[in-house]
Amino acid sequence: MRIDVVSIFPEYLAPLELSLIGKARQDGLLDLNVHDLRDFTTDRHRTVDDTPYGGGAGMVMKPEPWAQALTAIAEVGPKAPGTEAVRKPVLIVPSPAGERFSQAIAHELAEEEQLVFACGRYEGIDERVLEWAAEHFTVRPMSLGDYVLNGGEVAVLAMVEAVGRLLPGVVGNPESLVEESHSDGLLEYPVYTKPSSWRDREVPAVLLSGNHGKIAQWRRHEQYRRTAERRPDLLDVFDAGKLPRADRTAFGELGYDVVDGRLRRRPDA
Ligand code: JCE
Repeated sequence: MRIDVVSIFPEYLAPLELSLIGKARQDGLLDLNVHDLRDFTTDRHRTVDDTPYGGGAGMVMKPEPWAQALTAIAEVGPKAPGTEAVRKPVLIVPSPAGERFSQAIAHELAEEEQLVFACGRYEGIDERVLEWAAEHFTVRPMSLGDYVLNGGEVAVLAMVEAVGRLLPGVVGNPESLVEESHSDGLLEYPVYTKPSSWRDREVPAVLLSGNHGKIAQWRRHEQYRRTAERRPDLLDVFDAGKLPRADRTAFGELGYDVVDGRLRRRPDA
């Protein structure tokens, strides 16, 4: 996979050189390049921003440096005749007004040949850049979550890490990805390591029992308990159709009944 990132703060993307993603780069699985938007300006002051039409606070990123950068990076523009059709690169534009990023989207992006991330700053990028870019890219404005960052860089760090670890050969332990892939939209169970007693706190005895059936059931029930407590919204879409009796009972104790294969919160609970 090829990944290009464009930013006026390329040094902000330095962590991509480290750890998991850095390893993938070394191993030739990932061709990742960070570009400075100011290198695509033509004026003496390397200007990337200007005042907003219609007034209002702050500044807006000028369109032409973006067009120059994206053209150079994706080798868009007139192609030699007879060039075979290739998949458009995906242009991901972090924005609080974007589609919400998710693990499902990370899996989609991991299938692509080329991703380009456009990191905005100030009040964002002139909207015409996104319209123009749609001729050459699949454009996806993307939000990391319902909060406002100062720019796209931190969102890109998160998205590149989420996609990068799904690429074949990037994760050290592929078992952890298998477990994740059949994770059923619930929160993870809690994990423990040695010592079994630490500051008067014991690891749950079942985990030391060697009974793998009991351990699997305990972990599942912990997932239910945590999800009900912290992310009850996830239970709205949980498939409770073919749960074992013990699991229905566990949900019962958490205040949920199973109705038509869905969990329903009991009114009094
Ligand atoms: C960004 C800004 C809009 C005022 C470029 C914020 C993504 N999930 C996300 N939260 N915040 C972002 C994000 C991404 C790119 C930019 N800003 C700041 N955005 C209105 C200020 C500028």
